Amino acid sequence: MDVRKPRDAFVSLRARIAATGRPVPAGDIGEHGQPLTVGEWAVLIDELLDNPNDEAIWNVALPEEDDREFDAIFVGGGAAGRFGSAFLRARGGRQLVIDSWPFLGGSCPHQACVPHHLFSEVARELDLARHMSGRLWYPKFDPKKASIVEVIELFRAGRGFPHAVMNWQSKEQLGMEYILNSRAQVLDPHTVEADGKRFTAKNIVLATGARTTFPDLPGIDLRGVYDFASLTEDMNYEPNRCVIIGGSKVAIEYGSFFQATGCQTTILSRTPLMTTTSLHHVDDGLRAYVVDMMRDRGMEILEGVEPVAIEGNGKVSAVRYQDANGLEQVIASDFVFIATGERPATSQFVDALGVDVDDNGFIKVDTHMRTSVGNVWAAGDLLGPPLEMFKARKSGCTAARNIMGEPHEFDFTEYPDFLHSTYEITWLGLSESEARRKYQNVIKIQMPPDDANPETFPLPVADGSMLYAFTRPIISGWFKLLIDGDSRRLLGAHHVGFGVKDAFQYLDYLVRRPEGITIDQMGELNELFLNPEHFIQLCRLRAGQSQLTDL
Ligand code: COM
Repeated sequence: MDVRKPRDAFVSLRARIAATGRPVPAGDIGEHGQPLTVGEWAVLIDELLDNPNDEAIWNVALPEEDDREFDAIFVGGGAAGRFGSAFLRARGGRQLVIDSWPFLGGSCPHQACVPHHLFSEVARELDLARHMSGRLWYPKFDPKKASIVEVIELFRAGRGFPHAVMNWQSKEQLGMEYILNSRAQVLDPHTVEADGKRFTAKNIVLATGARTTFPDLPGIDLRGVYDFASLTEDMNYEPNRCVIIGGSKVAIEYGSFFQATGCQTTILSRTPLMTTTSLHHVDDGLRAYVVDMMRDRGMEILEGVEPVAIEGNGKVSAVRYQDANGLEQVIASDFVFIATGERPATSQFVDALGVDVDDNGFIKVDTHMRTSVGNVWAAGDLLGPPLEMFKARKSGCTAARNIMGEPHEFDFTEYPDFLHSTYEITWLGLSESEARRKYQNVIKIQMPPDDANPETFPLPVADGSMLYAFTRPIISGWFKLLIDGDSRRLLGAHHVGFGVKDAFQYLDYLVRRPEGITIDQMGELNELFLNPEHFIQLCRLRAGQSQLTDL
């Protein structure tokens, strides 16, 4: 089967780099022994993003290099397709991954997780700069200097490098085969078309992700209405007044960024923030602290409201909504941000393959990631919530393992979770109300405790919260650890502050082991003091008790 694009494909990639005035490596780019460097990939990707065309990037073995049938074609090269491909390849299989963008990694490095983390870091920096304005060496805070557009431009100018690493690593280190900058068309459970060629494989893995659902509101097409993707691509003015429609994680994260830059932001949410079913195990105390602290920063959070229309003459000028009492209200606005959640585009797969989907279009799979159609698998955001990285990557790997003959199941119903406001907000296990419903003797370690005055209680205090703790304790964060007083096992952990996300990945594993982890074992760990969640030393302070009590 001749699947390799002729060598001139790489020659023309060379020409593209040459046209930018950058040095072009000798020889045929892409040939073994003369691979593109990360820097060269970055130039090529940026060039294709600035001047899109349909010239596909091929990295597929010639028949004399590898004439095996593909074990799987991954349709979509985001986290699910890329990790699944890498795993299948590592197991000795042959894969092909096809993506319509000129890079692997999907929306994460392009419009989603990576810009979100940049924006959240900016929000945190601005929050500190504003709070410390005129104190110590901090200059008087000038909100005019904080520009949403400048941060977006910073991201756009730099994202070619992370994109480039994806292509380089996938080819040079992971040995993956791929076709990029070309949309795949699935024809049947064994056949996919891309760049005018048909490819056959023993299996197909669908992994094309999800996109924002824009609500069916009058005015939704006006200029000035964005979602996280179009914000990154198209935002070209500095807004003054933002209205966010929807109460998802994206609303909290992006809203906190907009507000921190000085753009007055209102969130319009049907349900109280952080109470939708897509976020589970959210502790009431954690939620209250998060929302209070967003309001403390000047954000307006309107819950139980219903957007009615976006108004404007060509461009957004106001948002009309029905308040919690059923009365219509209007907010003047020059920037509307949609954060109502995401849905997949699965109609092509339903039409071509007949795969079963749920009411929202998400593809139904079993615990092996098998769809309702033989030899067709699905992974990532196409499966529905949680739209999280661990699920995308592990579901892709699960499909790969099963395809390679290893029966493997993946249950993604329980997991640690996080989001950002100007804080890092992280939680795992049970919330306090869930724990009390399930266990008779729930003990909690909480800072500040319920009966303390938070204005004068400076915990948490550690990396990232020191300046807050010593200037205004209430804003230094909040945390809670829940323990079953009978078995002494940890049930849940909840933290608002800075620097615990890493630890919670591992703590979640310990808590969810069949044997769990006890307060006594926690107290035996060696803390690196000051540690942001303080759990180790606080467990040790209480572990001497035979009958545990709250702290
Ligand atoms: C990360 C993308 S930005 S992937 O999960 O490594 O493919």
